[in-house]
Amino acid sequence: MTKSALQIARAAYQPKLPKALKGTVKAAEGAATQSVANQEEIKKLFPNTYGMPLIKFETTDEAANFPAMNVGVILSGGQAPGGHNVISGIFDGIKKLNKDSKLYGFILGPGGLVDHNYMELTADIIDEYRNTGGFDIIGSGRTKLEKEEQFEKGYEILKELNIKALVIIGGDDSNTNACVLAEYYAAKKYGVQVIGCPKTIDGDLKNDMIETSFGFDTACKTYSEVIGNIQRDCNSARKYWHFIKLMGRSASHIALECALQVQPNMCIISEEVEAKDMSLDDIVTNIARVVADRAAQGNNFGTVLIPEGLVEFIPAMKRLIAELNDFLAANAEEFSQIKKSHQRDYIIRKLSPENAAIYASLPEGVARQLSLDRDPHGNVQVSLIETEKLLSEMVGTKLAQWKEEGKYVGKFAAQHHFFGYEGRCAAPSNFDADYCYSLGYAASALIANGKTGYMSSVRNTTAPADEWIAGGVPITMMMNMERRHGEMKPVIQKALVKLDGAPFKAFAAQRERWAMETDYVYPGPIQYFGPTEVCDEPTKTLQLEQAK
Ligand code: FBP
Repeated sequence: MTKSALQIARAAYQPKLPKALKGTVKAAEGAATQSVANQEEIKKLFPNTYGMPLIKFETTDEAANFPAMNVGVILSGGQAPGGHNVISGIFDGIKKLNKDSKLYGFILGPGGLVDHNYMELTADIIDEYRNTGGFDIIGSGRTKLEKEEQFEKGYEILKELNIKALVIIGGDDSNTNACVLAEYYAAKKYGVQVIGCPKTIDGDLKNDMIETSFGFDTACKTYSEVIGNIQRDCNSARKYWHFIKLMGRSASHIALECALQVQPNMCIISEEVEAKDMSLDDIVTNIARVVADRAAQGNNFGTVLIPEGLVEFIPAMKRLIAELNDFLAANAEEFSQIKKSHQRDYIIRKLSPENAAIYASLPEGVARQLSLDRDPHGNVQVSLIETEKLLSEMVGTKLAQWKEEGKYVGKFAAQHHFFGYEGRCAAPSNFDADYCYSLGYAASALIANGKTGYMSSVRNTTAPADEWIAGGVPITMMMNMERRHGEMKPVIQKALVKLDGAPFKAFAAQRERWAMETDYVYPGPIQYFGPTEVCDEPTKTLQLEQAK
């Protein structure tokens, strides 16, 4: 691998660990837990892994003597900065417990387990990837691990390699599957532990015990750097409105965090759109109003941040998508026989009149995305929908109308951007490098303590790393029942932006001023070397959420 100068210098960085993970580790058990909702149903579905206690790691003077253990690791779903450090944390953790322990990586995601595609991760390989972005050490994939035959195929290779524990590094869907797998292996008494690690740039895998998912910090800082650069360009030329869509399949955490970092003229928060039952036209009118008000002050420029999941939160669109999901799940076979050119008309005929009318009014590309492409978890692939263009076109049309009516005087020229993939494999910030390494290390301690069905957890993350609290949270604790593919399923509850939460409130308190004044902030690139206030600052979201 040809390395950049930064990569070489960064390889020497020693991620910080919580004090409790530095010496010999003891697991202290807390109170029994229950799921966030639907307790009876979840308990019935997870008889072997429901109700387990919270785990907190503490240092101990007792001598520890652990047998060598073989561990498998899977990277699942979208890339997130820091995945390599989770793996190096697991590696260092199990080697510290016993130098003869081995780590195997399954190639290209959960599919590698089912297809018996793996490699041993030796010290030389691990050293090549420390503190680097990406998931390329073993690759990632979106195969959904949900069928018994997949669990059995996986067990075959785990048995062959004498693997006693499997770590699944993934988002809410992948950790839901980790929980189902843990329960299955426990029920079968296969002696294989399954541990999850909270990954996703989207930031929506969090709760009282999981403060943030890894990768969110680095991805938001990467996007904020470029949005800041665009804002400076925008304020220099003063002739464009920039419509910037930001990744984050469902929740608007990324858009909100970037807004807090860069102070744009506008930022749409999907959760607010839903709560206020806003239509597409309401959103367009709000943007057009800010454009017109700024134009009245002679400012024909600005920035609008748009979360990629927006369309799914507009209530009328949400109802349409829900009906489409159920319909397509029930009629997949028949739908696949319909000629591409007839699919749109076919769907319009089959939907209820209200949804058919909305579907018919959508631009061709958006309609096709909604009905055709689903990821393996059944999600609409929102990153492929060009919401930023849809909105700017509609704003342009509205402004033209207002111009004719004499309500608007100004020039409107738009530029479009989508920031998503460029942030998912950035070299992890110090926060993500430390957090991920600690998550991996904590996973090894959960394994050593015989735990299964747990997610590795590191809390108190706005304090210096030394004071972080490491432990484990039963995954069943995060579950509730939700409708998926037309059926009720146990899944980890997604954390959306809370409108009564401190980050949204901080944004809402400032947004009218940001709309009219040009008070952009230019955060600049992530810094890896330098003063701690520049290099180690956690996200604004975490700082506001954790502020006591
Ligand atoms: P995960 O939830 O698997 O971490 O993926 C997050 C994400 O980056 C979303 O923000 C985005 O909508 C999606 O992945 C894109 O998926 P793909 O990489 O398959 O295009």
